[in-house]
Amino acid sequence: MERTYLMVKPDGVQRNLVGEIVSRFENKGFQLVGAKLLTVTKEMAETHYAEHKERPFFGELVDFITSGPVFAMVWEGENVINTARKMMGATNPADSDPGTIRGDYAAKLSMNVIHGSDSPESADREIGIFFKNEELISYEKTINPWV
Ligand code: RTP
Ligand code: MG
Repeated sequence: MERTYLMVKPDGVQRNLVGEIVSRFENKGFQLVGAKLLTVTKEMAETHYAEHKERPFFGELVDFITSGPVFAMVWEGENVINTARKMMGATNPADSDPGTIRGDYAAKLSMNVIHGSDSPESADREIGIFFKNEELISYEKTINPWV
């Protein structure tokens, strides 16, 4: 089953959005297989955002994501990578539709509440940065076979 790495960024944690964001993915029918609150180190941030290393905003990106606790999650489900990106909305909150997480809660590009992997390769890589294998739990839902 496909997995993705989602992370409530420091702004989302400070604004008490963790529960709301977890609810959206639970209600959609995806399954949480790992989660933790942590403070991202500079090394982890630079690895996570390596694709943006040459961009002018790289320093700010690393400073922001290490500025306070984040809520790191791994979610599982059919097409979870692309569907989660749709549920998050466009990167720039100026373009994200109402009804999406960024459309409903974010106003600034630099503080857009949530991160989500953009491909299966990114998901594998990012899950490996933030979680050990033994922290991820595969399990059958016993009470709700409908989603
Ligand atoms: P994310 O990685 O956070 O899920 O967001 P994304 O894929 O939608 O966007 P990406 O292109 O990977 O950019 C990563 C984060 O960098 C910030 N950003 N700032 N100043 C700028 O021009 C700029 N462009 C991107 C955003 O916070 C974005 O989420
Ligand atoms: Mg990205």
